[in-house]
Amino acid sequence: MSKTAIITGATAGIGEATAIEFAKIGYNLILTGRRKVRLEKLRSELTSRYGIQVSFHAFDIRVKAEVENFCRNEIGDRTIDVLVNNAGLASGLSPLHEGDVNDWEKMIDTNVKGLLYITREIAPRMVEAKSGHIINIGSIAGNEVYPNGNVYCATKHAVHAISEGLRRELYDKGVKVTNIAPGLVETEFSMVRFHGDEKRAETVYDGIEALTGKDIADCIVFAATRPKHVNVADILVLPTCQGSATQVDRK
Ligand code: NDP
Ligand code: 8X3
Repeated sequence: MSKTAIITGATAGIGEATAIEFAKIGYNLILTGRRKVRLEKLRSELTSRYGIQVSFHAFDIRVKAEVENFCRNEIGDRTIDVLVNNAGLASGLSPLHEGDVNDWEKMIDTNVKGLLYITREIAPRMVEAKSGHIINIGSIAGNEVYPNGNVYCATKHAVHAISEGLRRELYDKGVKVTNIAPGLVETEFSMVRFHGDEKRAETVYDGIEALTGKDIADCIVFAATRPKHVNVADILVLPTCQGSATQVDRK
């Protein structure tokens, strides 16, 4: 029987690429994000090309009531084999003493609280089924802290801690937990971080071959398709030109 994956943040970047890679191997998909038109388009492409079942649900993961409605009413009693907690963002890049509280709230509410809301709903279903896999998209910013990354790094350190905690709580309940920590991936991430400043966003990827959304999707699908007895706990994946969060070889 086909497996089913929920992917949060499937309207762009890593989440969209992950939907495509899961579709290629026959997973049925439940896609989320705020931009309904993009979800509609992706559903129609994936169903016609790969013959899988795809449903989409447009909501803001920061709103607990919307997450609860999605999990309790919209997805019904379908078995969820994989939850990819991918929705997230950086907003701003400035020293904390000059930071914008609205940016902080967006990042904390999405990257930490949103991830917690949906995990709180889906994890009990996996525990009851004694089967399932939670894959959290962290970041190298969850392993290291770089100047001006303060609150974003804090949220990704939180994701790392949540993954570690979940694994310690679920290892004896048949549920796998994976934390994937990418370095620089060229997506809409920098456009969002710099509030739509295209020129500034482009400079992040100037002179480098950054990772693509597909590179991360490949890691996610690799983790999800290991045999039952194998749990890939952690993946740190960087472009070859990146040595650490602050070391990037630009040509
Ligand atoms: P994108 O900006 O391309 O995609 C982000 C996705 O998150 C979109 O689908 C967006 O959907 C969704 N999202 C953001 N806010 C919300 C919200 N409030 N409610 C629902 N969905 C939301 O960025 P990436 O693909 O690069 O980012 C995906 C994840 O990867 C993030 O967690 C990011 O922190 C992480 N990451 C990214 C790296 C990079 O260099 N790009 C490196 C390391 C980690 P919509 O706007 O439609 O709601
Ligand atoms: C995204 C990568 O280096 O901008 O998480 O924090 S970085």
